[in-house]
Amino acid sequence: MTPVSAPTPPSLLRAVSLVPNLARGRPAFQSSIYPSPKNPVAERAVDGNCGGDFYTSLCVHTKYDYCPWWYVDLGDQYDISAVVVKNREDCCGDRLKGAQIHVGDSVDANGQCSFLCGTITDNSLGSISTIHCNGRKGRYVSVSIPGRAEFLQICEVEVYGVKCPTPSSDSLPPYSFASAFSET
Ligand SMILES: [Ca+2]
Repeated sequence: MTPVSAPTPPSLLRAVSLVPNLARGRPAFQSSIYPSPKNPVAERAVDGNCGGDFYTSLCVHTKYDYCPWWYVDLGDQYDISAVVVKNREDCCGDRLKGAQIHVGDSVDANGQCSFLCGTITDNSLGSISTIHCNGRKGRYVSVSIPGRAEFLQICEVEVYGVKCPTPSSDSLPPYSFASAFSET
């Protein structure tokens, strides 16, 4: 009998795999695209493929840019609880060293002026880094490497959070022109 292996969880962050990954399939952008037949464009980091092999899993890969960056547009403002970043695992894990995660409502300086949630410190091959943003509000989540020229390589980014509440008409006191001008 052939042993059946357990299915691979579809999420990097297994504990919250039932919570929607806000970044999945959202528009993403990066400082440049490394010239490769693999076409390592920004969307590779939000395609739901959490594999770390550049040649089979199709990760993000920029050129050797000074302060390379990548960001995703979540489409709306969220209270961001955590950002999970999967590093390349077949080579060159140290390239992600010192990468910063920013969250905010602006893409000024490609998101690098926004709130800094944290810095990736585990640059081992295939590392999965969870950066906690503690409910910081933002529409854009960026990964960037400050202060040096580098190839930015990311195989997947997952973003978890909840929708920011908006004022509801149900919460306002009852009001109508008729009631405002009626005589008692
Ligand atoms: Ca991917």
